[in-house]
Amino acid sequence: MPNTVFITGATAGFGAACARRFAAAGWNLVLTGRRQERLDAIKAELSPLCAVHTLRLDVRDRVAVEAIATALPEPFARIHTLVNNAGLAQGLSPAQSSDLDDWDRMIDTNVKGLAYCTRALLPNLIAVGEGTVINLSSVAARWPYPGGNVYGATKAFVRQFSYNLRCDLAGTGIRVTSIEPGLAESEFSLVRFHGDAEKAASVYKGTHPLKPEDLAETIFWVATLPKHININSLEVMPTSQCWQALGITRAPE
Ligand code: NDP
Ligand code: 8X3
Repeated sequence: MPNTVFITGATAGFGAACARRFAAAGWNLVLTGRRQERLDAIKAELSPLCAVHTLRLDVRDRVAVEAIATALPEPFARIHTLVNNAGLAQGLSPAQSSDLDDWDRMIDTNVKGLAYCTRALLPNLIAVGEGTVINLSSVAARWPYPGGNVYGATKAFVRQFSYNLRCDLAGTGIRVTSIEPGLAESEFSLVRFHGDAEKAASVYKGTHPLKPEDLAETIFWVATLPKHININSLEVMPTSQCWQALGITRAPE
């Protein structure tokens, strides 16, 4: 019987690319997100390749998330791999002028939503007895940048939560991986800049960024490694991205 992968945020970007990658290998898919029309479209696209179950789900809705595990029909309830991908950045302002609503949305989605989904689905993974929780963190978890304030902190949570989860899941056969991508072109910047397409496009102009398919290939590789191998964390940048020297503020003479 094919394995089942549960993907949060499968309506765009990395999540949709993962759905296509796992579908190409014949896995059963549970695809979630808030946009129903996107869920319908990807189900129609991938159903010829594999079994697809879609679920309109806002990961911030704790009650709805808690209900999913028991509501999944067979064979979709037998979750082998959970890709905790739903997430977002909102704004790029310095902390002192950031919008608190942006901060709430990032914390509620990237931290609380990811924790809710993990807690709700762990019993399903443990019942299968093998598989992987793959959490989408970011290079921003470890490398600070101006305006990355709360976004980077939410992704540092994801990275540390992944490591702690590994400890709790020792002996269950479930692996945990923190994936930490750098610059990747998707709807990410459009969402970060609240729909400003010009500003979003300028982020990637001339950069040759990662593509969602690059991350999907990486995630599929992590999920299909031999059972005795656990990738703890994996940082992936485009070749065009690199660190710069630490900044120094100079006082006027
Ligand atoms: P996209 O904006 O292209 O896709 C984000 C996905 O998350 C969409 O499917 C969206 O679906 C879903 N989503 C957002 N909020 C919620 C919510 N409350 N409930 C359910 N689903 C939600 O972004 P990416 O594919 O680029 O990002 C995927 C993940 O990777 C994120 O966690 C992001 O932080 C991380 N990441 C991205 C990088 C990049 O440069 N692109 C780099 C490093 C990490 P819908 O709107 O339909 O709900
Ligand atoms: C997204 C990558 O560098 O915009 O997580 O924070 S970055």
